[in-house]
Amino acid sequence: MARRQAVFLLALAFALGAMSSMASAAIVEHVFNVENVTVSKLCQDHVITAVNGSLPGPTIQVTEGDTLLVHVFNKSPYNVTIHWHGVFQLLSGWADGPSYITQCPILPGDNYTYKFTITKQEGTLWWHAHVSFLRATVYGALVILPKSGQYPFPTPHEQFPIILGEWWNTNVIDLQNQAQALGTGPNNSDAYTINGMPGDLYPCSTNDSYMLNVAHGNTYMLRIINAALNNQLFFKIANHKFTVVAVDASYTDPYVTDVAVLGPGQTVDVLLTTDQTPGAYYMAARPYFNAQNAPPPDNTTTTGILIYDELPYTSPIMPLLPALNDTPTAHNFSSSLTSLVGSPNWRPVPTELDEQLLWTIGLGVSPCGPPNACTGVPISHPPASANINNASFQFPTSQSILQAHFFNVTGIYTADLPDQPPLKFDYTNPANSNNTAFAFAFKSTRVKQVKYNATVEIVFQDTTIVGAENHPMHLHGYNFHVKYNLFNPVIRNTIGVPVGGWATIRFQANNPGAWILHCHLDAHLTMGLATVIVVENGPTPLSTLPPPPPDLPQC
Ligand SMILES: [Cu+2]
Repeated sequence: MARRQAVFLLALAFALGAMSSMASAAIVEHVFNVENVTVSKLCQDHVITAVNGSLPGPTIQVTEGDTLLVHVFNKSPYNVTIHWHGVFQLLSGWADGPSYITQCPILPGDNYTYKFTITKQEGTLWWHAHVSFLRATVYGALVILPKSGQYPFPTPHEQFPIILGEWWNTNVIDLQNQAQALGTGPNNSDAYTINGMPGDLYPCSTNDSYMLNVAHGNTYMLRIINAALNNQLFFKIANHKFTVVAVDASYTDPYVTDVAVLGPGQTVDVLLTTDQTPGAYYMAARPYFNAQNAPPPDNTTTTGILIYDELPYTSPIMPLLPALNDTPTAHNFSSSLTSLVGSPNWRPVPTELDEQLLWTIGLGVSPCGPPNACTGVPISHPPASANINNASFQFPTSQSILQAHFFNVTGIYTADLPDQPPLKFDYTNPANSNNTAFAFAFKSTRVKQVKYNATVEIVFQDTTIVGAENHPMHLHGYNFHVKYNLFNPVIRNTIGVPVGGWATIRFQANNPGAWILHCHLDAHLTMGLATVIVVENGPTPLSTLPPPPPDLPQC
């Protein structure tokens, strides 16, 4: 297989770096061998599932307009799919990747080629497994360079992916099975990582630290990605400020800060100028967590080292990180971001609305049906269930939602997710957290269907049922505007809905398909905090989803 991979790599026909202004659309090919490998981490050997034997997996770099072909060979013992997080998949929704939503899994021993063209977007995205908890070790960066070769800021000297991850000393499939069997959330992770490495605050990890060598007086772009399964993360670099220029592959007004906050699934591009005394500086990440009625997370700190001019060093300078529950810092970061009006692919906020949805999101109790039927059912902490408008999403098993939609197969899902909560109550009153009358959330496969080109507004309202947590809500197939700001709201694909708070998004449904909308905490996704936006075809061939590729994995 090594030879086959080499052949594909030789076929790579794209220009590296930011000098690709002359490049025409290319076909970029990669081979992903998903397989179990043994890695040594935190003083032990572990068998993990990874792509091409590396953690993180390969960085994919394309130029906008390129067509990407990724040949996935599943040599692992688990079902696998790969999702291209943030890629619009315009009229290529079959390649989106979430299991049982746009395809059935690639079975062990099978292979499948994802093929899609990346258009109307540039910046930092990523790819990850979209089945079970496998994305804990099956992930990597996806960098889209501008077709023009120009950024809306001075071209950085060099650029580096900084992927924040979360590590368990146990098999993550066992971790998920155990959590589901016990009806709890998963055990806490054992470490966080930067580019797969925990850093020297952890045992046996002095030589397992990410090292970033820089020269004094340059400006670098760090493409920061939060690939953690279940935690928001603060990120800082000692003695350095940086300038945020994009989030989720959407340009922002330049925002100078010394700390970034990323929910799982989010990306932040920053420009870092090496203007400090030459030496060694830690970059560090640790969680931000302020949930109510929930057990605290793994509260350890991952570090990498920024080294000027390859100088020898003994003890790098450590940044002072915000406290675990520093909500003012987290809120200040996310509320300071605005989109860069007129930048490439920027779009104004839709102002005429076809759909106005109010969706409560949070935890609940699944075994019981609609109102009051939960009476007498104990509410556990933590629960085994999460929901949108009291509907806890059940993934189909016999075929994907998109297949059922495309081929008009009934009995797979119902297009009846309510537009409004089934009960009005004081959603954020902690006194309601044990109220069984509001906690019902039976399992169902309920989706929201909208017309092609409909303008959609969704208000996500967190509830305190069981407990209140931050939910990073991620929509496939689209970017959305984060309201309320009708001029230059930030444009993202994942928005953290604050603990006991709300967030509003708007988007125009101009991409037919079946797009999962879900909490990007895998703990909550597997408990049912998800639904699907089914977008109908439009009136023309250019607004109609083509048939699936003939080799699309079936159930
Ligand atoms: Cu959540």
